[in-house]
Amino acid sequence: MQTVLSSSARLQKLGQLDVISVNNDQATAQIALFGAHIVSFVPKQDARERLWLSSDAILDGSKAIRGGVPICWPWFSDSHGKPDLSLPSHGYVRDQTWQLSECVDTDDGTELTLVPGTTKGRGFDGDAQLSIKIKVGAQLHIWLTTENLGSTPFSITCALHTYFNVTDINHTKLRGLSGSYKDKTLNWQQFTTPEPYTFHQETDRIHLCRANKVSIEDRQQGTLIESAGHDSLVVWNPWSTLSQSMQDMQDDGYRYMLCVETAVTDNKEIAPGQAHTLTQIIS
Ligand code: TA6
Repeated sequence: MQTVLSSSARLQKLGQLDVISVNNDQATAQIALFGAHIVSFVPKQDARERLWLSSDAILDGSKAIRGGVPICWPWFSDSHGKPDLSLPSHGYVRDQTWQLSECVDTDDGTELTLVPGTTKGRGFDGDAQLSIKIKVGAQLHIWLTTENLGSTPFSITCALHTYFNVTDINHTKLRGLSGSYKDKTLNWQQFTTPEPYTFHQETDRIHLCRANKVSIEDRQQGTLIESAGHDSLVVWNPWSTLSQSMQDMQDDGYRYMLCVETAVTDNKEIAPGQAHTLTQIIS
């Protein structure tokens, strides 16, 4: 790695992966160079880990890390629009090594910028530049920016597929969503967002709403999730059967996590010379 780490950052190992560990006055965080994958964020004001990481996560670079903040790009899920069913779910940048291009300490945190080894891949032919900027402060700010360096427009979908820690999904509520959602478990039929929003089964929903503030209420604690640049919020919990079927997830792992994903799930066209930024802020 060429870029010099700031005084609050250290290069460490997580399994076989190189991770940048940040420890400043406001928080600690860990970002794997593999996938530019944030795997931990702990604000010092309450010392509570905000992100869930599977204890069975594969940490050898052979598969995207289960947990933390996977980056889905240049498509979310299988929304690449191509007939090629062999294209990887959630695109191809979450399982490649990124490079650190900036790491600076500021008066209220540490700012890191990473870029992928390549934005080229099967299923996408745009001339794109992609970067993630991460600010580790009292809050965790994540900006995923796609720029069109070419002479023709291209379209993407994308997501910050964040796995949040919960003490028990059976006692967890989600606040701030409204309107309708498309339910993947029911052949994408559309339903009205429930209130209260509780969890009792596999949940895999694309909420077609631009709510910019939602919160996870989990007994006495709450996690605030702010979003921008999105057209939807995805809510996922695999529940028990899927958890048991996933090699990189412990059987009861579903009880301790909830994905709330800031996403663009409807094609976003980016014109030549233009850029799009997807933002998620975790408090
Ligand atoms: O965001 C929800 C989802 O698309 C689910 O359908 C499920 O596939 C999840 O992402 C995890 O996907 P992954 O490829 O990381 O196992």
